[in-house]
Amino acid sequence: MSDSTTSPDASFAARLAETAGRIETALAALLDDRQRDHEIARPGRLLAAMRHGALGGGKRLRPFLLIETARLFGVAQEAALPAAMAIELIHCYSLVHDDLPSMDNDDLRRGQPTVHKAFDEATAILAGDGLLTLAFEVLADSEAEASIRADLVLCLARASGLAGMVGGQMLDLDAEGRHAAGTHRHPPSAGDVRRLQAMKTGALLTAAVEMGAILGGASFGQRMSLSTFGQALGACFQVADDVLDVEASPDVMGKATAKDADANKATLVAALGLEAARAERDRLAMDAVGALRRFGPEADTLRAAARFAATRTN
Ligand code: GRG
Repeated sequence: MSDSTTSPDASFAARLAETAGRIETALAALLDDRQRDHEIARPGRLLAAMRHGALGGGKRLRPFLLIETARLFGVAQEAALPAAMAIELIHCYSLVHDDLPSMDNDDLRRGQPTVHKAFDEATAILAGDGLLTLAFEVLADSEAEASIRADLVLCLARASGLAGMVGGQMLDLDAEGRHAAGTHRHPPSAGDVRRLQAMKTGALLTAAVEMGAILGGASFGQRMSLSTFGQALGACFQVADDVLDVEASPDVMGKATAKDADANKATLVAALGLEAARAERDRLAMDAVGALRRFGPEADTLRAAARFAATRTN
């Protein structure tokens, strides 16, 4: 069958949407206003801001990758759900903080006012902090075996922090020339951009597949292959974002576009030009698929995810 309703990429989109619905429901339950036994209170304004940052949109690609990787090893979606929620909570926190006036100063995210616009800046900072810490609470409180939980916490913490996403964000600000005393030379080379993007965006996407591999008890070799897949997919996803900033409309993206050049952002489009950035995006998607060669058809959804990272429109 070759009609569009049954093509691998159409069934990928349906599967991604289905998992997104499942994640939305699970996060909504986690962030409901019912005070838990161990809690003194759930401050209403903070909870509302956390819900605004975490619910009502987003592709939920990181939890999807985690769940699909765990599925390779026979792990049921239900068992992967706490880790999937945890990685999405980290991602949502990073978006809330990334949008702040002192960072990217964005008014629109996922087609809605950003958290500091809907609430205020201090509340948005606290909402990000709340989502970040809740991620680790969810992981630590899950029913996975203790050594698996510890591995998951380690993997997520490393990917999110100093030498991962937060570090990459720092290098990004540095490359924009924000700090007079910044150590970055200008303009950043393509290598500089690739490194900061591997940290800012790639580390968390790689952690998604690594956490799925941890849950599944993958062998060292399997985990290495999946990690290589995640790194290529993460880089592909970010170059695609750089290209979309030039090519896509704000309506489709649900956020402002055409901002990178004005903001002096370190992107591969700036470092290499649009054509070469597109070529790198497509090559990275092929590299990601190539990294899965040891797996059979059970990894076809991950292969489709790599193609999605390159061809996505938002
Ligand atoms: C502020 C600590 C801190 C980190 C910020 C994630 C991040 C680091 C910055 C975001 C900048 C950005 C727009 C990068 C492009 C890649 C990216 C992460 C896009 C947003 O992720 P999607 O497309 O978003 O998965 P949805 O809304 O679908 O969840």
